[in-house]
Amino acid sequence: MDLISSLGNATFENYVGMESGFTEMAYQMSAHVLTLGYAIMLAGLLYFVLTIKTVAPKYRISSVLSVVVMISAFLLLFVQSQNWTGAMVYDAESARYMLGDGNDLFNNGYRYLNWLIDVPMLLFQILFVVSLTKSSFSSIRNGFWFSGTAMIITGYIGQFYEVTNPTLFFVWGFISTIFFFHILYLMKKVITEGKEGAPAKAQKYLGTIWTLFLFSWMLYPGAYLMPYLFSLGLEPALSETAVVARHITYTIADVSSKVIYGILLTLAAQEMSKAEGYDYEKMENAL
Ligand code: RET
Repeated sequence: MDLISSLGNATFENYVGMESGFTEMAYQMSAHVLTLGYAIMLAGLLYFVLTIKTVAPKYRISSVLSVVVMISAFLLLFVQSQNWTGAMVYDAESARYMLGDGNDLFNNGYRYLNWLIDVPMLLFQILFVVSLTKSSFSSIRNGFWFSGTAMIITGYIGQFYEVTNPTLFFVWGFISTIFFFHILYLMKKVITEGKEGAPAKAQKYLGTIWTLFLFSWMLYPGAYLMPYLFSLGLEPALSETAVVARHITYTIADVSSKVIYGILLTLAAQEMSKAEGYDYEKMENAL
């Protein structure tokens, strides 16, 4: 069968599912890592609710934004996990999981649309913890919002072409990267200004947040490129290892950029609160 004409703009996971299918290990590792992803979001949700009063009231919006991110990511990752197990069906004859006939195809597009909510929330969040010394709050916020949205929409269009049209895939990916660099530039500025005047411990957390931010946000373009990282050529690799690698990369990226980032912001806000006389450790009725 001509794969391209039957699968069209479907992502490469479906091509692998139709051509060779997945071994037990590749299929289950994918299913497990997707499940781990949404389970962690639920645990994170509890953390952000339970720690909200450990920071002074003016920092609490940051926890509220983490709660919004946890709920939306939990729902999305749950759907993503169902999408995987629904799309691939066990075939006893070949002892492999193949792309099912008549089921939904697998698609990462849900993730991109979820980022439309989560990316602006995560970017705004830090603005409620740090105090900017030079830049204006509203211009940074608008820059975050504009470039965040543009980065995602252009990437969303590009990912449809990952198998059928590598040129369009790379062109859209490149445009998206320009917006990504703008976000990195703004975030560096926010963190540098935020460190000025912050207590020493909070400065340390802000430094860690910058490293974590760089590492975790870079994983998303890595996941976008995955079929090409495995082929190192201009054709996508239809390899099950690349499929598993993409699921794992997304999960590490999601846990780091949403949960660990939110925890570090809470820790930084706790230090700032203490410096301003709000010390939850010394309060009798703090919680
Ligand atoms: C895309 C397309 C290819 C080029 C680049 C991309 C960047 C994506 C990023 C996504 C971050 C998502 C987050 C979600 C949290 O919920 C769109 C994959 C640069 C950086 C942090």
